[in-house]
Amino acid sequence: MPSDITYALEGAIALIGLDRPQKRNAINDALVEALRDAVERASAEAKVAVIFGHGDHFSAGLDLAEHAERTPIEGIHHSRKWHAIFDRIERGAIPFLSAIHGAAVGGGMELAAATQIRVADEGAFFALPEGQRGIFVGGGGSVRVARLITAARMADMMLTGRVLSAAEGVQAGFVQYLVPPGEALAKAKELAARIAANAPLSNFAIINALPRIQDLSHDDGLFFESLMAAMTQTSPDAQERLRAFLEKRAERLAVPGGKT
Ligand code: 1HE
Repeated sequence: MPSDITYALEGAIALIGLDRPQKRNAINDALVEALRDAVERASAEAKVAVIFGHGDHFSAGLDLAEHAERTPIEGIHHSRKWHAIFDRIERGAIPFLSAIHGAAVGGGMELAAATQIRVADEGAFFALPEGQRGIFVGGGGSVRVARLITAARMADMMLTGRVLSAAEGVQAGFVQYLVPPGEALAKAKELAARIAANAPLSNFAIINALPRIQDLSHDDGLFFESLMAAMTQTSPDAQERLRAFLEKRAERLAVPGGKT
């Protein structure tokens, strides 16, 4: 069956490619369902996954041709479907990275916001033209993008159509790694390899506990943190890794200017 998603497993890393370049990887129902299947497959067989776009762009967001036909209730179900898949990316079984080049617009930016790490090349750009299109974000952007870049910046982008360059994406707190043109996927894979070497339980705690703790009060957050800390540190994996450090078998931190 033809799919708008490519999937490959390279060792412990799943590579999920948005593959509808003739429509700038605009996300229609078929693509979002194929993405869901790829995310589930990666969650079952990989330690980490990278999402990237084929062609000249990451994604032009919601498929506007398909969206124009929806009734209000269909619109709600459509948005909730995106929410379920993007939540599986953000708070699921394994960490996800996005490797961004070209446009990450509307729903494309929302998809990138669901991944834990965003790597962008210098030609990437970000926009939320929902105001111009007469719609609102529906892929979790008002929760995730607003938290990453602040609601004020997001409102500016939605109201005025402001486009952020990749460098502005870094300043705004959206992009964590900025790389030369064409190098986003390679950098994301390099980071993914490091993540895959972590203890799986730590990775799980990082992607699941950290975002939830942000929703808790100070006191509840600290309590939740203690539970996660105790659970991870008593795992056999942690005990072996702590021993490796004490016995000087562990890889050293890449301290700037320090010995490695
Ligand atoms: C599309 C879409 C799309 C391109 N839905 N068909 N997203 C947007 O408002 C962004 C709309 N797209 C663009 O602004 C531009 O396409 C790009 C800046 C991303 C790329 O420009 P360019 O010059 O490379 O491509 P193009 O010539 O504009 O588009 C090529 C084709 O892709 C063309 O179709 P064709 O049949 O005429 O060749 C476009 O119609 C098609 N195309 N983007 C459908 N988005 C869960 S809620 C989320 C809300 C949103 O995401 S709102 C933001 C929607």
